[in-house]
Amino acid sequence: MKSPRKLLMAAPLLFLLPLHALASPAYDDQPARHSNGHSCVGCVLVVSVIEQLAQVHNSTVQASMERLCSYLPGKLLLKTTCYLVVDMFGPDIIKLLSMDKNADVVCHTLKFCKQDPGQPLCHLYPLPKETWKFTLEKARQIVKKSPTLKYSRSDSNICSLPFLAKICEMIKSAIKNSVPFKDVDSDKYSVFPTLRGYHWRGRDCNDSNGMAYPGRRPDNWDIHQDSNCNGIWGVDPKDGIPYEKKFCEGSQPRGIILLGDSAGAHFHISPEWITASQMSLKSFVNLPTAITDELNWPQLSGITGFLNSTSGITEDSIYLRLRKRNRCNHRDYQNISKNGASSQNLEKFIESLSRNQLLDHPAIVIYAMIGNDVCNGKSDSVPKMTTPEKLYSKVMQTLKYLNSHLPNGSHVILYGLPDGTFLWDNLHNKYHPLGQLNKDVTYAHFYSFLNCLQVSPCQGWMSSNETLRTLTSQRAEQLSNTLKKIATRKKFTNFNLFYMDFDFQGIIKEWQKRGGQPWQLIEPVDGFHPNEVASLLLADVFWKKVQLQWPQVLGKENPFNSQIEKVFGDQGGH
Ligand SMILES: *[C@@H]1O[C@H](CO)[C@@H](O)[C@H](O)[C@H]1NC(C)=O
Ligand SMILES: *[C@@H]1O[C@H](CO)[C@@H](O)[C@H](O)[C@H]1NC(C)=O
Ligand SMILES: *[C@@H]1O[C@H](CO)[C@@H](O)[C@H](O)[C@H]1NC(C)=O
Ligand SMILES: *[C@@H]1O[C@H](CO)[C@@H](O)[C@H](O)[C@H]1NC(C)=O
Ligand SMILES: *[C@@H]1O[C@H](CO)[C@@H](O)[C@H](O)[C@H]1NC(C)=O
Ligand SMILES: CC(=O)N[C@H]1CO[C@H](CO)[C@@H](O)[C@@H]1O
Repeated sequence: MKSPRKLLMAAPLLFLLPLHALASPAYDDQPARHSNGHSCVGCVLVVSVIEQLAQVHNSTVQASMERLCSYLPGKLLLKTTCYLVVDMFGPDIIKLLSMDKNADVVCHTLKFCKQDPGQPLCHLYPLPKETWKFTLEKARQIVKKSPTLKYSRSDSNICSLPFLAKICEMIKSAIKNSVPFKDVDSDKYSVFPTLRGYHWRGRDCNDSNGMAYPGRRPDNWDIHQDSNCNGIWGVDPKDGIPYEKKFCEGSQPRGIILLGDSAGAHFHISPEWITASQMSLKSFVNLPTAITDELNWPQLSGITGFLNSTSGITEDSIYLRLRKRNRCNHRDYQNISKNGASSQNLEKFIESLSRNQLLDHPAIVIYAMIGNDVCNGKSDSVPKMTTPEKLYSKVMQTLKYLNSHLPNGSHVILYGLPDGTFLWDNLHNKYHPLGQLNKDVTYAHFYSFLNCLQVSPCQGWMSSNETLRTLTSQRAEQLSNTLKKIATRKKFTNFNLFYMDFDFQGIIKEWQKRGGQPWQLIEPVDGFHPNEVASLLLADVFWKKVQLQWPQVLGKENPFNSQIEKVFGDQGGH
């Protein structure tokens, strides 16, 4: 299991940057056949950016590498690492790019990409006119003449290079010392945003008091302190009634908890990080935050987001709507989601859900494992998919767990799986951000590159093979039906159970009504995840459906909302 700290250690190493991400299976038990797949994608990406920066600014390769490093922030040693990597590989990259070798050739020459015997040749750009063997031979000659390539990289773990091992150590200790890092396991709420802090669940309002946290029933009506962190406490001097009692009693407060995957956590790689034509000093300011959030942006997600959208869309997250409905719900959100999560591995991290049956308010739990049960990067993708039987047994196990942890009166909503064929249908002939400058890489090329390396987040849908796409959709539908069946037939004592379709087609229609195009709803860099707009549109559909069909899930509108706002303002922010 990838701990955040392990990710942190690896992430600043440029070559690994986009990677654990693209290959979302965080719980991958079987070693990929192409052990160097991630290094290969990382190398091709970085070398492409260097090449394109040189093209955009009509500069030398040397200048373009320096430009890239100068754009990176100093935090987490990103800039330092960049200069060191340039120092190490720069001379070879310069030689090769100056001789018009493309990123594929550079990365094969530098052995970040390898063609294993009996395996196909994996490349992102069109192949050179000469035969591959000849091209590579020539490229190797160019590099051989230089004594700069000191280390052979048969190993894809860049941290094992003697040169970089030291940096990895430095980064590890820098993170340990610089970050007010709380042991998230012993106390699940935090005053720190990233590293699974309040970007992920409501901010702790009293770090020194383990019994004060979002979501609990107030202790003694919060006369002396805000035990549930909703910003409402103290006594009204006019009548001596505690505010929490006056404003929240009988208002049926409730929290929102997401059990999700990378889509739920809002996985996002900024296109500015890889688009040479738009790159500037501003492009990477958010990179350190993103890295320490495992490249997720839960604070902007459709379910637990609490920040204003960056995309200009005005729809609110489910959490913000619940808060608007009842200000007593302030800060009561938890994003228990993980890249690569599926019905099969949820048990490995569901304990991080925090709810006390006796002390806390009920919760709305959204179970949204929307892809990884049918998505994997294996070349024989279908046999690796979760079967309806396996899904049934794991979901029942999860529900039993929830029944023994959720306060009575909670609600659980099982989200179905989407039909991912819209990915290929809408993207395959569009240019990937890396291909926009020279009109040479479409999503079809990008998908096939990832598939070839067996690091695709979803071979089944991100594939030119229509049979495979159809099979994947069929399995997704079977799994959705299984969830629906569970929701209609099973009863639990502490929560009501519902099922909702994952209606991507619905939000595509809504988006088109507003004049948008379907492809604008997909993350441009990975070509897979729903983006922020999609996430918020989905939240909108979700909210409206629940309001219509099961209004009891959302609770009543609190008539004291405006008074709460008057007395407590923003209630302490998030
Ligand atoms: C690019 O730079 C070279 C050498 O500095 C110069 O000769 C050429 O005219 C420049 N091209 C453009 C399009 O600016
Ligand atoms: C935090 O909790 C401690 C221990 O219960 C208490 O003494 C203190 O007043 C609390 N601080 C705030 C700001 O509520
Ligand atoms: C979000 O937008 C609203 C309305 O535009 C504004 O009043 C509010 O201050 C913004 N909130 C944040 C956290 O930026
Ligand atoms: C849960 O609450 C319902 C009413 O909301 C009540 O009928 C039921 O007995 C409660 N169950 C338990 C186990 O307390
Ligand atoms: C397409 O996928 C199906 C199902 O995995 C497989 O049986 C078939 O061989 C694939 N076709 C091609 C051309 O790869
Ligand atoms: C603070 C916090 O929310 N931590 C947990 C969030 O969920 C993940 C798993 O999804 C746990 O690993 C964190 O400990």
